[in-house]
Amino acid sequence: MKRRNFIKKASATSLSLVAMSSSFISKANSKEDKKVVLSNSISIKPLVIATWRTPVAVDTAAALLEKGASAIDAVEQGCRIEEANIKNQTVGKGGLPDRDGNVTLDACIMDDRGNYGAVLGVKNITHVISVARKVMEDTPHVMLIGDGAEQFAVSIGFKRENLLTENSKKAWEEWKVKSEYKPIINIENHDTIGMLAIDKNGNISGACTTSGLAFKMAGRVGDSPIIGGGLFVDNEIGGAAATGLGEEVLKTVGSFLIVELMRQGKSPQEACEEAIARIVSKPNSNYKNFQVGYIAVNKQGEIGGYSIHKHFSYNLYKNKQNKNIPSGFYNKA
Ligand code: SD4
Repeated sequence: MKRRNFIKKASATSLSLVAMSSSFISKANSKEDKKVVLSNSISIKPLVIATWRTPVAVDTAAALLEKGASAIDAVEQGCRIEEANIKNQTVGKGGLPDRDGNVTLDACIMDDRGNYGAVLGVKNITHVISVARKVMEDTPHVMLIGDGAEQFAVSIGFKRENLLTENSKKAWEEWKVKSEYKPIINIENHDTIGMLAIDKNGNISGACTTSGLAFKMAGRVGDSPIIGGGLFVDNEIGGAAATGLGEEVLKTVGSFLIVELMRQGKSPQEACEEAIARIVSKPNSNYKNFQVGYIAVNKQGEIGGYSIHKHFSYNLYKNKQNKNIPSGFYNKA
């Protein structure tokens, strides 16, 4: 049977199983019966999950989904909230600059048809997630970088703005005194937003936007705008997003890995844990000095979240409630 037909057939069967009594479901034990438990969560639509404490962004996306918007519209609009939030110094306007004092932004987006668009190292434009979407939808390309991305944005109506706020400038001037570059767990490089959503039709999309690591080398790009790194979505399986030290995420192709592990049957939680295990179990891994956190969702609306260290959390909108949930973590020391 063709895979798509098989999946269609399987979900029709699982929908009818949802109607079964909950007492039967709670007694489920065998492999077959576990599938029933899984399918029971199909009714959890719409759903939004996003990295860190991002209640307003998640509410914005959820409100759109509740009105029937598509997942791609929801994740774009949700991410724009953090891009405009100047208190968030890791995303959009107000982001911490690179070593030369330039704020450069990275973003990417993926829709439910497997399309992808990204911009890398963009100056002077706040809503890079929307520029990434335009790259995806209105150009024959998937990635634009630097000046080219900025020119493209301006050519389609985005306004140039100064992204360096007084607060971020002050932080940079303080940093310049010592110019010491060391990523600090959970503090300096915190709050990149990666967001995944399932709309009322059950379609999944995702988005990720960041100013990258604070005081990075000019030209440095992390995982956030790279397909399979900061974000990956396969509408037949699920999606995943990353935050933390992008170099480590990229070296393990973290988000793609999580989606592939889910394809092989792991739950989103198991898949996130395995992706963290790949990082910490490398020979000579210095994981004690950096943070990586993952979120994931599968087609059934099950979610997962896991990080190397304590204090990573995610906001989850499910069953009409938006909650911040601390993730499990690897380093219990
Ligand atoms: C990066 N992953 O550029 C991003 C940073 C991040 O919260 O996630 N900050 O490496």
